[in-house]
Amino acid sequence: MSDIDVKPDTIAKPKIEQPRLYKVILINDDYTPREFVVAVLMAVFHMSEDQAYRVMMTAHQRGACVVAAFTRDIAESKATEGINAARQAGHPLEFTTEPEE
Ligand code: TYC
Repeated sequence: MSDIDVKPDTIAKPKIEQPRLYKVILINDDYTPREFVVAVLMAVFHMSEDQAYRVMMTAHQRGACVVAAFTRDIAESKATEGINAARQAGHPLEFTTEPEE
């Protein structure tokens, strides 16, 4: 038998990489009706009316509000869904996405 030590010094720990998350951000504007913003947040992000109202009011008062964070594809498709619903109704409402730190 060889006396060369073939055992690793350290046992490799499998590293599970978490996918980067992207924030969906609601942007305020002067024209989209408040009730419409609330309805879109409830439909697209499955929020209660209370949650949606609070997020809408935060964007209204501060200019923007983080709605939620998802993997990149989901964040982008939710932002697009919200924008499309607004355009269909003739409103300028905008959502953006950005990576979390
Ligand atoms: N500022 C809009 C109004 O006064 C309401 C609004 C709130 C629009 C949040 C967009 O992201 C928004 N009618």
